[in-house]
Amino acid sequence: MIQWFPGHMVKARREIEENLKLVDVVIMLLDARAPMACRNPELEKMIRQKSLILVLNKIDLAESASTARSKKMLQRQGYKVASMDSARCRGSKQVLDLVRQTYAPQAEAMIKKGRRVRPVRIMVVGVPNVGKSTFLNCLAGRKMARVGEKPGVTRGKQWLRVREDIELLDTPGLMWPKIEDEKQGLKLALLNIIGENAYQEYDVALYLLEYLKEKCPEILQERYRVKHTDQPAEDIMAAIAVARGFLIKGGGADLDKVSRLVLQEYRRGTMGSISLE
Ligand SMILES: Nc1nc2c(ncn2[C@@H]2O[C@H](COP(=O)(O)OP(=O)(O)OP(=O)(O)O)[C@@H](O)[C@H]2O)c(=O)[nH]1
Ligand SMILES: [Mg+2]
Repeated sequence: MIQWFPGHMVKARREIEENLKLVDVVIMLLDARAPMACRNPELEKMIRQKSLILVLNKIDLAESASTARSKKMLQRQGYKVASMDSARCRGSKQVLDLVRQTYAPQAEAMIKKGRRVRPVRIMVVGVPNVGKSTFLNCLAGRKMARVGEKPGVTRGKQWLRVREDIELLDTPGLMWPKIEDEKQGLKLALLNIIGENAYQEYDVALYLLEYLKEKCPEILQERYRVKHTDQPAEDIMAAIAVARGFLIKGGGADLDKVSRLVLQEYRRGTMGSISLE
C-alpha cells in the first residue's frame, strides 16, 4: 500500500486550521485527470464551515469529456466548480466570477453597514503538486509564489495581495495519514502528488500500463511499438524495453528505465491527454 504523510504536513495542517478563521473563501484545487482521488477527507472536514470553490486544474492534461463529466457530477452534489489550465492561465475568469458570487452576500452586508468592502481573503488548498502556487501566480498576473515539478514545494504559508480586491493565501500541499484505497494511492503516485520515495516506480508504471491496455491500447501500439496489447502488463513493459533498446548489462530488460519513461511521458502529457476517472 502507498502511504505518504511527511512530518512537515502536521505543521502545515495546524497552520491551515488556524488561518481558516481569517478566510472568506476556500479554493480547493483538484487534478482534473483524477479529481475524486485528489479529495483529501481531512481537509474537507476542516473546511466544512467555509464557502468552498472547487477548481479542476491541469485541464490541458485531461480529457475534456471526462473533465466535463466530473464537473457536472460535483455540481450536482452542490459544489461550485470551475476548471483551469493554470500553467497557461486559461479559465481564471470563471474562477473570479465564482469568487465574486460567493463573496457577494458578505460584501453587501459591509456596504449596508456603511463600511468599505475589504478585499476577499481566499485560501488555496489541495494535495501536493496540483498547481496551487501556479494558480496563484496566474491570478496575480506575475510570479509571486515558488513553483516546482515535484510535490512539496510550498512549505510555509504566505498571504499575498494578488489584486486590488483579492488576498490569497498559498498553502503547502496536504496529504492525510492513511490512504485507504489502493487504486487511489496508485493514481496519486501516477499524478506525482505523492513523494517519489514512498513508492516503487515499477508498481506505478505497471498500473499505468494496465490502464492504457484497457483504455487506449493504440498508444501502446503506436508510441511504444507493442504488438500485442492483450498480454500481461509485465510483458508489455518488457516489450517496450526491447523496442527502445533499454537493456541492462547481460542483455536483460531495463524495467526501471521503462518505468521512468512511461511515468514521465504520462505526467507531461507527451502520450496525450489521458484522464484516470
Ligand atoms: N500542464 C499543466 N501544468 C501545471 C498546471 N498547473 C501547474 N502545473 C505544473 O504543476 C507543477 C506543480 O505546480 P505548483 O504550482 O508548484 O504546485 P503546488 O500545488 O503549489 O505544489 P506544492 O506546493 O508542492 O503542494 C509545476 O510543474 C507546474 O508548472 C496546469 O494547469 N497545467
Ligand atoms: Mg506550492
